[in-house]
Amino acid sequence: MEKRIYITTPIYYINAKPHIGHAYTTILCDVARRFYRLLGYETYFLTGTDEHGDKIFRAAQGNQCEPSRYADEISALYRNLWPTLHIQPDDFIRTTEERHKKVVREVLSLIYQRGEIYHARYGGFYCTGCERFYTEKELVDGKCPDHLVEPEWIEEENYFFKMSMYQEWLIQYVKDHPDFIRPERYRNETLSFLKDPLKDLCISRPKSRLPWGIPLPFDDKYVTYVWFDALVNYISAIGYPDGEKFKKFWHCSNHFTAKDILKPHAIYWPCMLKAAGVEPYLHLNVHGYWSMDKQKMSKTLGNVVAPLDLSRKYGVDSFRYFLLKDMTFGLDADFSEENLVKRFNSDLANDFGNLVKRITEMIGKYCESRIPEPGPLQEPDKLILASLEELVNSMPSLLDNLKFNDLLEKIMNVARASNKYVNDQAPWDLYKKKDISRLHTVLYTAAKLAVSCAHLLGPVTPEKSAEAFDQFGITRRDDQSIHVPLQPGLPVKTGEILFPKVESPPPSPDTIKTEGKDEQPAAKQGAVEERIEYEDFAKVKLFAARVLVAERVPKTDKLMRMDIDLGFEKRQIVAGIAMEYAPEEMIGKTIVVVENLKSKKMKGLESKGMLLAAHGKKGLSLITVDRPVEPGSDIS
Ligand code: ME8
Repeated sequence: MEKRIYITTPIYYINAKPHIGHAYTTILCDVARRFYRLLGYETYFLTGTDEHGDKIFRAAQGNQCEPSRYADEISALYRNLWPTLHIQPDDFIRTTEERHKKVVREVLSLIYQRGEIYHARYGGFYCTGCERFYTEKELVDGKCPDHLVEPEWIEEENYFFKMSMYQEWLIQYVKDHPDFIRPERYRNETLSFLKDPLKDLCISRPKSRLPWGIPLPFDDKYVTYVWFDALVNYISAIGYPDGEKFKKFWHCSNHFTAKDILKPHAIYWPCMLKAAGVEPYLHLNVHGYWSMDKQKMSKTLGNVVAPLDLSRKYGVDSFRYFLLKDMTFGLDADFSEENLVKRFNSDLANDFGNLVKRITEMIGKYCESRIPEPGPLQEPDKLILASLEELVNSMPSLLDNLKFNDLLEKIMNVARASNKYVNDQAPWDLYKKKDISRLHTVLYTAAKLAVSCAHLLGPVTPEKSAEAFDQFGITRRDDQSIHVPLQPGLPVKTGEILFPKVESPPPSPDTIKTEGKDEQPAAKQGAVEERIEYEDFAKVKLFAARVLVAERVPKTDKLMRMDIDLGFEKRQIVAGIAMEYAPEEMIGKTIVVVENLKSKKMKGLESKGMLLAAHGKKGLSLITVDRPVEPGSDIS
């Protein structure tokens, strides 16, 4: 069997900074590639950034920045983050690179020449968040089901790809290739999408509305729809149509994504490939979504986990281990720092770390810090080595079935069994009894087990596994044989603890949940060091106000417009509370307002003042008054 695999992550949008979700998929792909390397595969691993489209254009505008400069900056954040998480992609593609744009134009021209792209007038509900048109049927209460905002009605002339003509072919292809889209739930979801008639895909945006994109090769008044552009990265990066890498790796392509982008990957992409005369990818591997303390991660809720903060606190390898172990591929999982600490202490510190520590210590004490020469193996030695062999034999099928967490559990089971083996064989008694030959056999076997566990965990914990190898006097590489040779006589280092236990209870998630220091409210950062004078505080005029009218601001998901009664005046304020409070709940409430704040425009609405709220772990909570007071009451 050919041993080759091409692994890809989605290319991430650069309208937001990387968070734990992006880190998860990218770590997962890095881990998968390292495991395949361990099995002797030739691997190629691609990631990158998706830089065109409405979303990015608006984000750049919001940052008062040229789109290209904005793209350079945020793309670099992603590119620079990956090595710090021990992720080593072979390539990082940006959709603004010429090598990519060239292939997008080529693919478009080809499909156009085949007569499968046509020009037509179209009106539809357009969601900027999703960058796509919705049919009325797809909307939920008139809103985009993902972004919960009312889409804009847009009518314009555009180009369309005749995707509908591939519907029957795609249904048959998915049916004939049971592992084309996996796990099965996502294959079923795809087949269920395909029960409804497939519409042609609008693949352009008029340049007059959106200048930021790849011009269509056959009409430069239009730019390419961002998904038609982005998906092509998977082939542009490896040199489609006749590059060496394309020939070598395309037929073994494995795309990894979360469930949010199933439709473009499971439907648009195979149809685009078919139209361009390219074989479909080999597998689409779809994982679930991480939530944070059981809530959807969202910037508005302020509960987005910044991967670097956590990995700095507990170590990159422990963070990688936790992510892989606590999510069953395909299902959703909940992130909590408490679980991370538990996982760290039980698996990494107690089971694996402890195994390495006790064996190196015993070799130090009983064998003058040299790997001992083993004598003939006895039944318990053979049994434990057989369990290791069984694990090694199960690896290919566990990997092929995306059972990453089961694989880690099996490795940990061998580490646990190895600890038990040491307890049962009691080298300390053998030493006392002066049964040196048996002592050496047991310690050699135990060392082999510890090194093997370190090696097998290496794809997830590359740095710590290398440290473990170093303690046994050897150097680790991912592409080294699974059966690491352990030469008697090698010097062994003792006394280093790979994973010191985290004793303290986990600190409040408040310390880890922001996306970056720059997004912390200034008061929070400075609260301890900087004391202010009473006069400074007194400058802030706080009043009780009654909410008279409250309504959501159209086309935003978090803003609410309110008319408030301040006693001496009625005025309008706009606040980011619509994700947490319904307008009906607000009407009649007495809230606390900063009255003398400079007015600010949000979505064209003037906000004269700011309401106060506590930013709790579970979300926002408005500051209100304990007993009824009249509007306009002074707060001090
Ligand atoms: O969709 N849990 O980019 P994107 C797990 N540019 N994974 C998550 C996650 C979460 N809570 N949040 C994000 C795009 N992800 C397009 C892709 S590909 C041709 C174009 C991960 O920045 C997951 O991999 O919105 C998800 O599919 C991806 O980030 C979406 O990244």
